[in-house]
Amino acid sequence: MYILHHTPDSAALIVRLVLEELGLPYQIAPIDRAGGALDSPAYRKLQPLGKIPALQTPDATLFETAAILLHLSEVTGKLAPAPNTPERGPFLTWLFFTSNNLHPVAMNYYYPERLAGAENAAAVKAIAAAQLKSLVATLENMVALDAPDWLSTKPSILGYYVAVLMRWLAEPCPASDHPALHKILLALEATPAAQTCAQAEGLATTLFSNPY
Ligand SMILES: N[C@@H](CCC(=O)N[C@@H](CS)C(=O)NCC(=O)O)C(=O)O
Repeated sequence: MYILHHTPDSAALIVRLVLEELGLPYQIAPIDRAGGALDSPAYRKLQPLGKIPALQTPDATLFETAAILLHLSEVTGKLAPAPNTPERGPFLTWLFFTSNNLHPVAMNYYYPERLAGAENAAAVKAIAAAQLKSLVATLENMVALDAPDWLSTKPSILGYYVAVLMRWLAEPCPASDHPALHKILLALEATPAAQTCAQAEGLATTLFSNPY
């Protein structure tokens, strides 16, 4: 049994989508974020930075979204190209692109005051929006040119990761401006896994392509 430490519509949603897609048994452990649970010693033991998500597995507690997704893919042999296949390297490149660029800049966009104080929040948000537009355009171009199997209308760990980020970034980077990604979002939000998560977290049925 997996235990997913979770708040709705956070990065824990990405892990939940993958657990659902893989049909793995899991329990949700709600995090009382407003009550300061992210700073509690008990949660910091699971996730030392006080970020969401953390996943307790039968063997260890994991954090960092990309690491959790890769682990779930590896233990099941699903939702990513297998090691030692030609697709694995490019897949890892774009997984880390997403984890190291798109995800943190999305956080800067949502929490601009954390970088340079409330007085500079508008400027930081504008810079983050410009960076996000460039990053999403880079991803869109790669998908349109390369048509990779591991970021396509077929479920994959990277597909669900990108889909949730595109949900959050609907304002600076509307999905409809990115036809190759839009097609993927439409297909992934139609999966039983996505609809189960949408219902559980109170999200629109068009949770990726038209979230709000
Ligand atoms: N690098 C981490 C980032 C996780 C992260 O930023 N999570 C956000 C939710 S999407 C969070 O914990 N926000 C709460 C906060 O920063 O106070 C990962 O990939 O898991």
